[in-house]
Amino acid sequence: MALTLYYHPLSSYCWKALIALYEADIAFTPKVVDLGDPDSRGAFQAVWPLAKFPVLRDEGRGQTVPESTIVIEYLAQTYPAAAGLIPPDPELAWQTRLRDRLYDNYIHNPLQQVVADRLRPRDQRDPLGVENARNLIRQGYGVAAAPMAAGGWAMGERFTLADCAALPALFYANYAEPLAGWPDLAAYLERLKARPSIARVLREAEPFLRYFPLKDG
Ligand SMILES: N[C@@H](CCC(=O)N[C@@H](CS)C(=O)NCC(=O)O)C(=O)O
Repeated sequence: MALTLYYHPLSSYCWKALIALYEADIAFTPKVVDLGDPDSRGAFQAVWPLAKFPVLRDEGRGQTVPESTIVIEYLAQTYPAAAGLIPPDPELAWQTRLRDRLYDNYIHNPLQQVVADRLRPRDQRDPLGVENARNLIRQGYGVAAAPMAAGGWAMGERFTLADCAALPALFYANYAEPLAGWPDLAAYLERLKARPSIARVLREAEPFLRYFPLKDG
């Protein structure tokens, strides 16, 4: 099966898909998209009109798979090496998906809002929207921190979709809302960073991290 991943090494949601691919050691062709370049954007839009990455293209099966969670679901369904990213037990499966949704919707997406606001001209910023987003991140931290007091991964012993979602959410949100008040979550982030699949993603992103707008506060 010939897989192509449309992505950018700085993109947080692309990290989520990359972690799953590296975790399962699945071969793919990386295709960096430069959304600021009209040709690159146009070519990407021909693959996925919404032009949001990551997008996985599976030529062998003739499938285009957008949305980071769905990319991981697709890999888990299609590649035995990735199957464990969604636990086979149906109860654990829905709990894994719930944690994935919590990280995306209540930490990662509001963080994107804070970043997007920072990129706007000062006179077009939305301080109330940013404050609401920061509140949501703090509430998200509270919910995400509760199960992490026991250590381990988001679902316990097994590394899953939920951990793929947790890393980019926590890594980047930590710049906007430091994790200092949530020691269990901060310790979990350190465990995530040490995982080989994630260390590889972070190493590859390193040259681009200086472009992250909240890097220096
Ligand atoms: N829900 C989507 C979110 C994807 C997303 O927001 N990707 C960002 C990069 S992290 C993007 O494509 N941004 C480009 C843009 O909005 O123009 C997913 O899970 O894949």
